[in-house]
Amino acid sequence: MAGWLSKLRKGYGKKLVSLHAWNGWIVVVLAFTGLILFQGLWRGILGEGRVIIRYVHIIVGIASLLPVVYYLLLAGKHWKQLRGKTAQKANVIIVFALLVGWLISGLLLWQFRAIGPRWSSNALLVHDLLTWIGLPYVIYHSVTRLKWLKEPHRRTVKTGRVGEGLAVDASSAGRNDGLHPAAKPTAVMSRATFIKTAVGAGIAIAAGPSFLRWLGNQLGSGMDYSAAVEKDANRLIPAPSPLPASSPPIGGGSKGSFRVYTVTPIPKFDNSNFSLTVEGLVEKKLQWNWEQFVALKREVQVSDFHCVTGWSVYSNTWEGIKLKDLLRMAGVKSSAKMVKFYSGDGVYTDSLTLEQADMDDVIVAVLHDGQPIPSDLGGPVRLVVPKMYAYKSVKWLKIIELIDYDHTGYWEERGYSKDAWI
Ligand SMILES: Nc1nc2c(c(=O)[nH]1)N[C@H]1C(S)=C(S)[C@@H](COP(=O)(O)O)O[C@H]1N2
Ligand SMILES: [Mo]
Repeated sequence: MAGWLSKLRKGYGKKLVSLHAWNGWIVVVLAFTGLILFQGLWRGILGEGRVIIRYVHIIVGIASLLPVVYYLLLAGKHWKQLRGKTAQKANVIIVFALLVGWLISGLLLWQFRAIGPRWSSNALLVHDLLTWIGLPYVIYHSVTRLKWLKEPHRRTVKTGRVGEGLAVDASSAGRNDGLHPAAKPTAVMSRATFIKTAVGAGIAIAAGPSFLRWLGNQLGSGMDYSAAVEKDANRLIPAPSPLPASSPPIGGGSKGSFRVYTVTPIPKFDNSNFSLTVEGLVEKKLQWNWEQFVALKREVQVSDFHCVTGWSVYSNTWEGIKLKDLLRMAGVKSSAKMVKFYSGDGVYTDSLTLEQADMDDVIVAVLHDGQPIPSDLGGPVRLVVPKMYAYKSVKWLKIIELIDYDHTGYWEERGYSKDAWI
């Protein structure tokens, strides 16, 4: 055996214990930051903070490689020690598989640009799936350890066994997961254990609703549109009557589920407060109310929808008005350089260059798969820019302004690339 390796294995018992503790904290940090990133609710509250949390998640995630490699170096010895202890072996394998699975899928998600949307969405599926299996497992694991600490007869620890060359303490063998050789639980619950348990309980409570939503999305074949439209307060009159290509949708119905994203409470519109305006550097400022807007000539397109966080919805049949048609009606002045989009939520904006805005498939949509777009998904009117990541597709579109300066959109100001091409 190489000298360095045997050196490393000195004090192996203690090393395993501290490795376990380190790993526990890494999982706690990743669980917390991961859940915050997952829950749409935090997007508006955190704003810029979300980008920091994303970096923390990525960096700590990559750092989790260290305990994994470190464990591998000690694994041979540990494995021998676990001879005959099937449950403990299974535990080690489960935890190890979780860490490696999280790590690989996480690295792929981090490099979403390089791998493209198909791979990203698979990586996201794996990452989420492991989380919903792994998190309860890890929480259960910490809590059962806690119980063990509370049972006095299991705490009998023979002295002089910590550290080198240990055999598992017989009195604790039933519960000992092999990483706590002759651990010495002095208090019923140490401070660190208490914090960890509190954190575990917090995560369990916070994760519940997200998990159910995720599960629902995976089991259902995408969002149930009729249900979403039904519960939705967004019923502007008259409802736009779909073109033949929309109903039934020529795309065959969208595949996948939208994750509802917003940075404000979901705004609701009706006939009394809806308007769409084209203004700024135009020959003629235009403003439509709903009746006027649904009377404009629409077209149908089928396109995929990709979020930078890894999820996609395929084969969406959108019906709406081409952005370039709206711009032509208003007459763009030669001094204009960019088109700025304001959401009716009063906060979210984004922009396209004139050249990008001139693409045929950029539309101001009012129907998705032949149905009015529910408020959750940006209805009554949302921008759709199929060739770019979905942060360009401004929801609750309210104002289109022609400007002669460079505008940085909401998420672009908070770390997303200005180059949103897929
Ligand atoms: N007004 C507004 N538009 C928005 C967002 C938002 O938070 N607010 N999020 C963007 C992002 S990052 C994505 S992925 C899509 C999500 O669309 P969905 O909520 O309909 O799934 O909307 C984009 N447009
Ligand atoms: Mo997104």
